[in-house]
This record gives sequence, structure tokens and C-alpha cells, in this order.
Amino acid sequence: MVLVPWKNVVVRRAPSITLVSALLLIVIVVCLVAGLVQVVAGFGHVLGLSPIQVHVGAALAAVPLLAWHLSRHRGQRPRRADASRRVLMRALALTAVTGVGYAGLKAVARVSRGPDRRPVATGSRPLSADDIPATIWLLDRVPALDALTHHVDIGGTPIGWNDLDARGGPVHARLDCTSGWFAEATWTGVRLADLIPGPDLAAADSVAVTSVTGYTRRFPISEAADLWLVTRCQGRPLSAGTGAPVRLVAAQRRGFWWVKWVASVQLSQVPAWRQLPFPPQ
Ligand SMILES: Nc1nc2c(c(=O)[nH]1)N[C@H]1C(S)=C(S)[C@@H](COP(=O)(O)O)O[C@H]1N2
Ligand SMILES: [Mo]
Repeated sequence: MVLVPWKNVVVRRAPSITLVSALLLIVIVVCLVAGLVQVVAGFGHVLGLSPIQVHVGAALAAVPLLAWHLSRHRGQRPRRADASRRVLMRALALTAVTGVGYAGLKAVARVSRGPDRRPVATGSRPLSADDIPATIWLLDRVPALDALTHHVDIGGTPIGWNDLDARGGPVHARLDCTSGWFAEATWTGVRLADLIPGPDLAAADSVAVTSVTGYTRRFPISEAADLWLVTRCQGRPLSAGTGAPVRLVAAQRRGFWWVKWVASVQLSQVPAWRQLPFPPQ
């Protein structure tokens, strides 16, 4: 944004402005504004979209436009003056001013917001445990499942909701979604390490937790003591949108690892890193 006056001169000198350049400009402005709204106003939805979704969407839309823009101005060679001492000093000064400005804004935001509305280190804003929204990663669908007949397949052995629920103990964990909110809640569940026979655990490299929808995440087996199959949140059975009848609580991980509507838990020799970094659905 600080460079806008200079860039503005360049744009005004341009022989013609194409539709693509104009689009690129619009997309960048939308991206910046949405990012600022997210930072200042926090998590919320307008017409089903949150500011961070608009921010990320605009950034992705800018990639092909920027590639086109750069290829169109390929002929531009850097000039000697571009790398002068003065330019370097100016860049350093700009970086310092931006840094101080950012820290200042953060401090103002911290003081002006009460302690219970402060974001955590990931940037997420607090929501109450009773307001956890039904969150879809990308394109997944909420299935209708019956707790009475649903079974989770644990390495070939089925276990029903009642059994799991009866064995469940309290689990305090923070669900922190990458869309900008987190909630501290008490879930009721059983550790995977307590559901899988010890020798099987010892022989495995990873454990894959898969939803009835196909959504799946693979964890290193060393994490089995920190993964819970849960049947309740705040003492109440899960709602359909938040994973009923059984979901995963992955206490050390961001929300998209908390597989909902769990169908199976499978041990394997496949290393945990051999999977897509994010679920494709
Ligand atoms: N099967 C399945 N599990 C899922 C998702 C999904 O789309 N499908 N979304 C994930 C994401 S991105 C988050 S943040 C949490 C949200 O849990 P909630 O719906 O209880 O808020 O579930 C995760 N588990
Ligand atoms: Mo999420």
C-alpha cells in the first residue's frame, strides 16, 4: 500500500491499460481490504463468506493475472539506479517503519479488545464452546447417521456409539479452525492408544482416520495417545454438523485434522507424511 503513489505514476504513464491489468488491480485491492477486515473485525460471515475466505480467494485469483502481467512486461530490465545505496536505505527504512506500525496496531488492538476477545497466536478469535459452527473444509457433505446402528471399524473390530460413550472420559482441547476462530471445549472420548491393542500399535508407523464421507487424515503412530474418538461435546451428544455420532479430537492439531463422522481407524506401515498436505474435499 505504501508503494501505491509510485505504482500510480507507472500506471498513469502506461500506453494502455488492459482489462487483465485492471482486474489484477481490483483483485489486489479486494485481497488487501478483506485481509484488513479479518485483522480488525475478526471472524464473521457476510453472505456465507468470511473475510479470510475472500482474502485467500482473491490471492489465488491474482496468481494467473499476475503471471500474465509479468509475462507482458518481461522486457523490463532493472536499471543501475534500482540497486543504488539510496534505494537500499529507503527499503530498509520502509521495512522498519512498517514493522513499528504493525507492532503499534497490534498493541492498540490488544488493549482495545477485552481479554476474552483476544486472538491466540494462530490469529484465531475465541468462540464459546456452545457456538462451535458446523465447519466444512472444502466440499464435504454432512451425512445423516444413526448413533444406534453406526459402528467405527478399529483395525477390523467394530465398536458402537454406546460402547465408546460408556468408556469415554473428559478431554479438554482447543479446536482451532484455519478460517479464523477457536473454541475451548470439554469433549467425551477414548484415546486411540486405549482402543488399539498394544502389539498392533507397536508394529505400526501411522494411523489413518477416515470419515464415512471419505475425508481422511493420517497421523504418526506416536500421536495415538493424543487422538481421541469422541461422542460428546460439553456433555451433549454431537450434532450432525459437528461430527455425530463419532468424531476425532486431535488435540495438538489445527481443526482440519479433527475428522468428523469417523467410519474407520486403520493402522499401517505407510509413513504419516505420505498423504496430501490438505484433504481435497
Ligand atoms: N469429514 C470431515 N471432517 C472435518 C471437516 C470436513 O469438512 N469433513 N472439516 C474440518 C475442519 S476444517 C474443521 S475446523 C473441523 C470443524 O469442526 P466443527 O464442524 O465441529 O466446527 O472439522 C474438521 N473435520
Ligand atoms: Mo477448519
